[in-house]
Amino acid sequence: MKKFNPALALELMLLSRYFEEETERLFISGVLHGTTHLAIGQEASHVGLCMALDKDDWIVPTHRCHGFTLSKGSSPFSMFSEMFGSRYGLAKGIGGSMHMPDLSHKNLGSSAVVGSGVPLACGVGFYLKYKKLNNISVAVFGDGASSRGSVHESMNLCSIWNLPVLFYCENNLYGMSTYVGNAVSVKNISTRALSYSMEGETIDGNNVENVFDSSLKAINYIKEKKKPYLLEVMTYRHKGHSKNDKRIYRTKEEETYYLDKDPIVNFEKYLLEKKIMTETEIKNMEKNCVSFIHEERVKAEKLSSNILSIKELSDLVYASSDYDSISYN
Ligand SMILES: Cc1ncc(C[n+]2csc(CCOP(=O)(O)OP(=O)(O)O)c2C)c(N)n1
Repeated sequence: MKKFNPALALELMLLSRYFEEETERLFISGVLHGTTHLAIGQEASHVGLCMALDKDDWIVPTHRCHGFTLSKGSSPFSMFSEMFGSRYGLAKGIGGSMHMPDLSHKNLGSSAVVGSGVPLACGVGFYLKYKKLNNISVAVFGDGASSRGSVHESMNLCSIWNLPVLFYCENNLYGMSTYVGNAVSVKNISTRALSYSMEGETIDGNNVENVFDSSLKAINYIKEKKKPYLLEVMTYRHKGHSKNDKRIYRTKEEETYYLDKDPIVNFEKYLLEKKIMTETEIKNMEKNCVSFIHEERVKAEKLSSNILSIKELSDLVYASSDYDSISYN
């Protein structure tokens, strides 16, 4: 039985937070162009899930993918490199912030098309069942995506075919500027599991240990019963939907309420209270994580001019199914 590792959980949440803070600085200062979707405030949801997964369990994240990608094992260097557009990036620099596949860590990557990763995760589930592998596939999607036809069709098919898929709904209360209560027909999205004869549960996604326990319960259920499961994880993004969002659709009071639920601040308090870590240990970990992220960013930036040639790019875009065999060093 997998055990929760509190120090690792804090380290991964800190790395994720600092990675995104550094990313935000790079976009604001104009070093990086285009847009990015930050998940600051949602770290417990990303880390708790990935810590509960086995190395060979697959994940298909969303456009808000940094925390999942990092927690599944990808290096910040390869993620920064992706945003800098260099060949060292996870998609060899042609994807950017939203597209960070890493097959070596069983991460299929995400797409900008909301809800489109869910059927892909079902495909992975089918593959796992067909190959008789005892692993699962995680379909991550948001509250906004939860009403898309592709998500419903996927749940229906996975239920009928008994595919090992965890439907992981990150409910951060908003789809861009739309409040979930104005867009979703049910109070708890997990109750939609009933329509597809699945188990479903809604949990507090601000507590990393709680996310780990609930994810592990769901994963074990899927592996034992060979059936899908819907987990709705309640969380909140502290920042706007994307780079230029001023958040005029929500109140300061609401934001303050959720800032008080910050998964990192509260977890550090808990670790201190329970004497799991000392203040010095936490401060040292914070310092080390800040330096590590900084070094990885500097390394990626230094190599950022090493981009694919047009020939390499077209080979990659028009490659057949053997994506992994292509290597440009
Ligand atoms: C098919 C499609 N429709 C609309 C959009 C524009 N869009 C981008 S993100 C987003 C909101 C998604 O909300 P949610 O699924 O809750 O995920 P979150 O951004 O909150 O993580 C929308 C509508 C899109 N990218 N793709």
